[in-house]
Amino acid sequence: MNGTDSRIEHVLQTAAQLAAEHEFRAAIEYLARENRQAGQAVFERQMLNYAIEGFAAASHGEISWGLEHDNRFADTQGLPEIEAADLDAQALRSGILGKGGLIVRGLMDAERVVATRTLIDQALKARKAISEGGDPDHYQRQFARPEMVSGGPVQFGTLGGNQYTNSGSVWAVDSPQAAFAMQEFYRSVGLPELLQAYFGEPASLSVRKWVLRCVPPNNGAESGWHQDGQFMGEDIRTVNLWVSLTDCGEGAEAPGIDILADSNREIYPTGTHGAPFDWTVGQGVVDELAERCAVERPHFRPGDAVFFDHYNLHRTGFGTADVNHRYAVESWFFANSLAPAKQQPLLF
Ligand SMILES: O=C(O)CCC(=O)C(=O)O
Ligand SMILES: [Fe+2]
Repeated sequence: MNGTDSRIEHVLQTAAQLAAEHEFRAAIEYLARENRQAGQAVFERQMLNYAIEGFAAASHGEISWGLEHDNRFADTQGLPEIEAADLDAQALRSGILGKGGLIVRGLMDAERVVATRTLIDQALKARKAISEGGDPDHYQRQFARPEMVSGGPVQFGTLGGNQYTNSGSVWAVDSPQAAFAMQEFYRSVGLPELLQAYFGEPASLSVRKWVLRCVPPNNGAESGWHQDGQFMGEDIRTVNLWVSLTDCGEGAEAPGIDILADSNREIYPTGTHGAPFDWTVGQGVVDELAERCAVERPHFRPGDAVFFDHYNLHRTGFGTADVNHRYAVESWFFANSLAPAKQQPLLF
């Protein structure tokens, strides 16, 4: 064993000792410190394992919560917008609960945007390479599912060759280095504290609703209008942070998102009003809603974000003359006391 190997072994054992004492957060923080010094696939994967175990092991008491907010955006038409420096829990409440969402300009800095895009590219390339017979050991930081993720290892090959391309979506937990980088981003903008203040209790991420995306242009295509509450249930409290890593949406040349500025808290019927699929909301429903609220395709610069929750109605917004792929990260956070078990929550 060389010096590096014995250091890694020592760090893993120290973290395991903390986890054995149910000090999962301490184990994660310790691994994060070590990982900043010397990024290691095993540290990154173990942090995710402990985050999943740590959520399952903790008790999350029932919390009382209300929809009140200071209505600071009462006079705003459509989705309100603020600068990152002005983001706090009251702005978030007034945006999401009062207007259906909040656009935050410049939440991720330019350097991190570029780095995150590279991490998404690496995850997609690694998945493709492994699916084509590449050695998974070569890609442990880029694409490797942590053992605690339920449902077992990624299955390759069931659909035959060319299953994966260099675009698409990947669970963040399947790319340990990307998951770590995103956690560092959340910490850098104070998201744990912000969401704690928003929900009145700590928040968690989830395996299934934490997604790295690279959407290719698909001019003229129509994606499905949906509310994430349709899939996740309504007895939950959520905040989605969708951060764009590409110039996209209205006036740009990459797919954006189409989104309703609608504070109504209601799940709309799916499979009706001309909906192409039984899980999507038909254009007819959107047209009716458009009589009382704005339907927008915001322009996002790289690093701009939008926050919304599981009642928001939205879809991928394909253009007619897009030329660029659109990178984004979708991170659904849950109030711990109501986090849906089937989405596999994890500490963040
Ligand atoms: O990135 C997209 O196009 C879709 C995002 C979405 O549906 C979501 O964040 O819930
Ligand atoms: Fe969605």
